Amino acid sequence: MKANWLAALVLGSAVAGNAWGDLRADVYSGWQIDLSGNISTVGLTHLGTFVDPQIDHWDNTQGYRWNPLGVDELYTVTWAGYLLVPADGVYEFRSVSDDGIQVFIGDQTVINNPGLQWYGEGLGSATLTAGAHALDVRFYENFTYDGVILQWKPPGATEWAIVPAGVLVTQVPEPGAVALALVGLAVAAGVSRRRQGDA
Ligand SMILES: [Ca+2]
Ligand SMILES: [Ca+2]
Repeated sequence: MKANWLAALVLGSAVAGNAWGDLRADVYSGWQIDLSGNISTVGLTHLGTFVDPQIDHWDNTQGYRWNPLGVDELYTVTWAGYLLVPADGVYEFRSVSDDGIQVFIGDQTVINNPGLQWYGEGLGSATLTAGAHALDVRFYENFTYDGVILQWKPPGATEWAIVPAGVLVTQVPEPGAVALALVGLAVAAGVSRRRQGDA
């Protein structure tokens, strides 16, 4: 009983997305691809930061033109933090972006789609252990339309979903806190499955 109460509490925190701070996003003027083929902010002017619960910026109510910190064109946004992985397994990732994007988890390049594009799709997967993994997402806009989303399919999932705020954090939580959060996420997954089963 106590464990359930605790899991619900942690789950509430995780869903709120602020248990250990949401992802930190940094905005830079301009964009570039370095000699290794990677989106790079070296030498770019840093314009500012904002807190981002999840990467979900494809907004047709704005005419598919995202303006982070009010910057319309010729910019780079990077997200730095940690992905809280609820269980060991193969995780699939999908991006839709305009323009280029790269996603690194730990030392793995999971999505590598850095070219100029009109809402292109990036796909990749990573074999991950339960726990916190460093996340590095780089995105840039050249001109006109812009936006970016990052989705995943955890093991067993059949549909793409935006990587939820509850598993994206800026700071590495204490190991005990990670364990509690993972219990909460597992409870949430069980509830979700039961709801689907009821339908
Ligand atoms: Ca824009
Ligand atoms: Ca564009």
